[in-house]
Amino acid sequence: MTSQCNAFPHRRYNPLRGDWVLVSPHRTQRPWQGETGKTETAAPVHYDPKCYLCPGNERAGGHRNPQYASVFAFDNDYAALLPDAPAPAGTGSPLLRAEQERGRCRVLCFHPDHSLTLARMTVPEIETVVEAWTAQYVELSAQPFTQHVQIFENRGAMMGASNPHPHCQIWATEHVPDEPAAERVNLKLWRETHGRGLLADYVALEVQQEERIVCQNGEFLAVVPYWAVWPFETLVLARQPLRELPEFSAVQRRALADILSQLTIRYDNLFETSFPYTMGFHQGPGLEQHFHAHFYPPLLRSATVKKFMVGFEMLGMPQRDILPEDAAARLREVSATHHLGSRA
Ligand code: H2U
Ligand code: ZN
Repeated sequence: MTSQCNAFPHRRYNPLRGDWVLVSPHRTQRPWQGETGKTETAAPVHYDPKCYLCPGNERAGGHRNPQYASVFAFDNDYAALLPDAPAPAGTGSPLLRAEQERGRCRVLCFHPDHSLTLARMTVPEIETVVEAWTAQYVELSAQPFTQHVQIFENRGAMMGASNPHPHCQIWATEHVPDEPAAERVNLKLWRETHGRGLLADYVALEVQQEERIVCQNGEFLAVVPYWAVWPFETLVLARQPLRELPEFSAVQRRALADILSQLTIRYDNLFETSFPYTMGFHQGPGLEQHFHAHFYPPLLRSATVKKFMVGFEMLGMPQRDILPEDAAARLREVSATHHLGSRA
C-alpha cells in the first residue's frame, strides 16, 4: 500500500484527531549521510545540590524534599491550575468568553538519582513509576471538579524541561482539554459507525502490516502511526481495549514499563543522545476510551537538528518528509540495548 505512494507528495488522515498531515517523501530521496551529531556524554551527576527535585533539597517556597528512595510526588509550587479558582466575571460579549477552570498540578519524581532517564532505568524501576501514575490518577480523578487527568513528561532542554532530574507532571482539569476532547469525538463516532473501537481496529491493522511497528510485547505495541507528524513520533497502544490505568493487571503494569523501556532505549540509540520528547497518556473512563501514549520527539536528522513547525505548518497544516514507515524501520534497526550499556 505504501509503495504506491512513497514517491509522491500526498496527505494522510489522522482518524484520532480528525485532521491531516502533508507527506513529501520525494524530498528524502537523497541518501542518508549517517551523521548523527552525537552529543558529548558528561560523567553522570547522581546528586545535584542545586536541583530542586533531588532528595533532601529545598524547593521554592521553603518546601524541602524528603530523602525519598524510589518515587516522590508533590503539588507543583508554581501550579498552572488551582483547586479554588473562582468563576471569572461575565464580559458582556459573546466574543470574549471565559470559563472557570479549577484544577491541580503535581510533579512526580521517577527516581532519586538525578542522572537517570526512563531509558536508563530498569523495568522494575519504571514499574514503580507506573504504580505511582496509577495512584496519582486515581487520587486526582476523585476530586469533585476533575474531568480529565493528564500525565505528561517533557524530556530534555530542547522540549523546555526545566530540569534533567527524571520527573513528569500531572495536571487535573475541570474541562477535557482540546487534544483528548478531539480524540473522544472521533473514537465515539468510529464506535457508532463501525460497532468496534477505532484503536482496537488500528492495533489489528498494524499487527497485520508490521511495517510501522517499532517494538512490542505481549500487552503493548509501539508504532510510528501512519499519520505521524513529528519525524520519529510514536504511538504506544494497549493490545487489549484497556481504558485507563486503574484497570491494569500487574502483568499489564509491568508490560507498560517494559514497552516504555524498549522504546526510550531505541530513541536514545537512534542519535546516541539522551533523546528529547514530550510524552503523555490519553485515557479515561468512557466506553470509547482505549489507553495509549503519544511520544512527540522534536529531532529530525541528528542529536542537534530539530524539526520546526513553522511556515506552512503554522498557516496551513503539518508536513513531513521522512515516511512514517522509514522512521519505524530506522527505530527498529537500532540496538535494543542502550548505547551506554545496561544498569541492570
Ligand atoms: P518541567 O521540567 O516539565 O517544567 O517540570 C518541572 C516543574 O517543577 C515546573 O512545572 C515546578 C515547576 O513549576 N517547580 C516546583 O514545583 N518547585 C520548584 O522549586 C521549582 C520548579
Ligand atoms: Zn536532581
